[in-house]
Amino acid sequence: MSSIRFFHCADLHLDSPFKGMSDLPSHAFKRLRNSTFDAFQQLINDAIQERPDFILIVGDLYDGEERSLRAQQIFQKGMEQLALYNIPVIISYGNHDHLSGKWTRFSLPSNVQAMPAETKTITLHIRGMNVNITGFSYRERHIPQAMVQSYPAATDREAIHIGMLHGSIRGDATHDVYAPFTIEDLLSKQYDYWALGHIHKRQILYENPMIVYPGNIQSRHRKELGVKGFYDIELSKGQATYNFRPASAVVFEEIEVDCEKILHANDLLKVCAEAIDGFRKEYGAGLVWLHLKNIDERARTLFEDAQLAEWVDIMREEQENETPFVWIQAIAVDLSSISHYKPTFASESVLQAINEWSDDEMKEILKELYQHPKAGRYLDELTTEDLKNLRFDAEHLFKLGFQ
Ligand SMILES: [Mn+2]
Repeated sequence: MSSIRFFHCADLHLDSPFKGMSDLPSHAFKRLRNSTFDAFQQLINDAIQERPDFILIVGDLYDGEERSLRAQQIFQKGMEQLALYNIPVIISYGNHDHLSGKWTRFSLPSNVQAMPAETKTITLHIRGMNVNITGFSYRERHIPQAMVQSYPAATDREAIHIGMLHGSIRGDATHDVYAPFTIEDLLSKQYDYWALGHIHKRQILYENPMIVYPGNIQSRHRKELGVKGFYDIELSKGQATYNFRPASAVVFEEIEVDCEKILHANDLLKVCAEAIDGFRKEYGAGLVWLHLKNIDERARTLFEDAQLAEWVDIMREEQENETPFVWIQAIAVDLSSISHYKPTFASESVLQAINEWSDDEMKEILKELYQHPKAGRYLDELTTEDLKNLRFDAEHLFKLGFQ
């Protein structure tokens, strides 16, 4: 049986403002500010070159519910480029660009079809095969219902069935406002492919049939590290192959710098500069967090006498004229290799208590911050991984206190 080929992307977040990053030099900030558009253009260019049968965009095309004019204009142009090559595009809107927002309307070319708020199946005819694509758009920002229940089970055994779903796996109640689903829910529909969106980390939740989050196409903050992009999928009944295509224009990454045997400031600057050059050669423009590890006991004074902020300034200045830009967002110094911690009965019982904090207890403590009317909106949902990291940091800080 012949196969079909499509691009699966999600979470374009066009025109993300990159708040809190405006201390970059203006040329670099401009490039960062344009990165969601550049990543989108990469997707369009790849499509023109590769000519997939169609493209799926699974929610959060726009970063804001007001869908900025600029974002819409650029999206419109991209869709028109695809129209010239007769590439159909199926889109669904997510929690960021839900249908209750207010925006100035552009009319999209006829190769683009958008899912309505009610679950709908759109059928494409590709080389004599029917491809049934089912999905919906967010009517409002929060969709607590398990929308997957409104998807029809596959009955036509000759056709290919694809589900588009912007949402999250059913977890604890506070996160269940984004069309929650379970893997079993999805499998029960007997579809050939599940094109997910919403979670910005690329991941394959299931192999046969494939259940896939492609992640976003451009990192937007510290928690979204690495090269971003989308999937190029070849699918026939019972078989799928996938190929990741990078799209991100500015790569966000943590760089570990091994500081073993470093004793002097100039040596430290040299290893950091080498690490950044290596990054630049591999990824091009970037935003990086330097993580200094394996610090020698004798090098400890490097961080006592010079403030970390001063180190950052010096390193930024060194990088100033290099292109493409790599901006050092922050430096973290891991002093665990020279910790003087010696376990005692009292200290171990504190560490044990930290370890036993439950997720709910931690959320209760952090509630004031997360529910703060001003601060809260800049914070993302706390994941289990975040809580794990917080516990880890707490232990680490506690041990460092023993000098
Ligand atoms: Mn999103």
